[in-house]
Amino acid sequence: MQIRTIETRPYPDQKPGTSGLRKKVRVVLQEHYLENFVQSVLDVIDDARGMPLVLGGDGRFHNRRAAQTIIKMAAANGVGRLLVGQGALLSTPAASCLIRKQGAQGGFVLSASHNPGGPDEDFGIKFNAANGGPAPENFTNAVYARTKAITEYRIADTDDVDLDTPGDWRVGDMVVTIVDPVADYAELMEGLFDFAAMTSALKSGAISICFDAMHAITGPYARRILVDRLGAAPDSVMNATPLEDFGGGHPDPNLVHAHALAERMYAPGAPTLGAASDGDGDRNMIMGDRFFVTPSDSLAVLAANLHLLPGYRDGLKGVARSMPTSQAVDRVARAMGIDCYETPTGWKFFGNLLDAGRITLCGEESFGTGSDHVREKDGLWAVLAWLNLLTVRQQSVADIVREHWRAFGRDYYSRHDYEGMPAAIGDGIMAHLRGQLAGLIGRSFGANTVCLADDFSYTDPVDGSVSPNQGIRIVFDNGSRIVFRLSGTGTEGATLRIYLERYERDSSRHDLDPQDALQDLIELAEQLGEVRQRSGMAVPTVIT
Ligand code: VG1
Ligand code: CO
Repeated sequence: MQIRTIETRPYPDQKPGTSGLRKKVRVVLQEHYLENFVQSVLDVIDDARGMPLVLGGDGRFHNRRAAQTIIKMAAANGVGRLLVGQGALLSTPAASCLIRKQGAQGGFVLSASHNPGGPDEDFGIKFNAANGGPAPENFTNAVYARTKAITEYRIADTDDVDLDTPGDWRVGDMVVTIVDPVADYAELMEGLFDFAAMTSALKSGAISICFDAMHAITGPYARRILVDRLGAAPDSVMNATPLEDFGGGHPDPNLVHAHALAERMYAPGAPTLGAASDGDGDRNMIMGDRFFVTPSDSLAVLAANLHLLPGYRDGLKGVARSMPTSQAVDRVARAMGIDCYETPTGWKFFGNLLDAGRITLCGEESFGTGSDHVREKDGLWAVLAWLNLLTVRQQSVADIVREHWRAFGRDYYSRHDYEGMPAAIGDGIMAHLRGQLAGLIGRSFGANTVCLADDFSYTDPVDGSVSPNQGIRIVFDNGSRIVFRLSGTGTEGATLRIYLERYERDSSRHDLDPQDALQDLIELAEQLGEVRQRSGMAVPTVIT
């Protein structure tokens, strides 16, 4: 095998965001663009030579081509063994599972997650570390520094590998093993949940499920686990075939983008449980018969109930949520006498807490939930947790959540996204907000008096690393909050996210429309941020 060293020049824009490097496909297709980034990662994990690496992706446009390039570059860079999901497919949580199970040094996941796919849409690449989790900031910063100085990369001059046939293949000195992308993950799930109880509930019809894979990676996983293994009806999994462009849709599981599922769940005769996952399988949306569970509530309900499920019988060590996620889970943690950590947005910040055994469960408002079984958020895991919970509690999804609100109070919650505004406008709004912070403390706006206003900075309690500027939070003494942040996953302009939250203890007031319950905070956010005036956008592009 001949190894070629190719001269290249740095691209200035290869800084990984909230979750890896995400770019328009046309950007990734520029000469040496992907190669530069991959070489930079391989340079930073230099000491990994000889250790296995994992490779897979969500099946979007350019997935297979990019996988072939990475295989040849890994071979040329002295990687001893590469485990590749069949068809170059692996969901993000399955990649995490595989890295951990095989003792790999890490892995590449080709995905832009919930962003759309296709020749005119997005591609992404992220690197996960040996613990199976997203590489921490010191690693991604080192990769970014490397991309700015790169002068050459190495690639093997060989034929493409057959990605579709399981088994071992040689590429020079490297062994490429094509593995079943579902098997290890399915086995892990079987160890955590009561498959027998779920099977009998589904087979007897006591519980029914509808899962929307959104033409993304979870189709094969959901079919294998829900239909083949647990006996759910074959039509329980919709949009189950992964497509390169996700059928033209946005593989983002929320009421806007998973509208076919939402319609089914609001129609007469809806299944007991409705669920969806995103492009790379790490997000989840949970619904009941005519009922939507906000991700923040889902996290809180799971915190309160997880000990009822086999893999969690010993209880929770602690919990964590990203800063903008509602405080519902905090109330559960207080009642249970366990720690609750508040981290910046992005799963990488949970890694140290999970590794140190400080938390068992964590989640984000952006439809992400997971536990210490892997180091990524895990869409199907959350769906199985809810399914198992339904068999144990023998109540509807709505009844479980309403009962939770009666016990703990309800945190009305909503996120308003203003997508694709010019970057300078987004920065301007954030700067304008930052300028007001000092003067806000102690001020009252109607029933809301500001008790804290800052730009969130996080000090990791395990390694002491500090991550500043993680979002502006304005907290009121009645527990309400408004949070502003700029997205770190978009590929065009800036996306401003406004997170709104209000606590309601009184159970006679638990059935309001969240947009009504949050009206005063929505107006206040506009007053402080001047979003409409500055962006010219009259309404948010997405409300979740
Ligand atoms: C968004 C979410 C964040 C999530 C990230 C990756 O980031 O807000 O909670 O961790 O996406 O999710 P941002 O920076 O755009 O707000 V995934 O499923 O797209 O990998
Ligand atoms: Co995702």
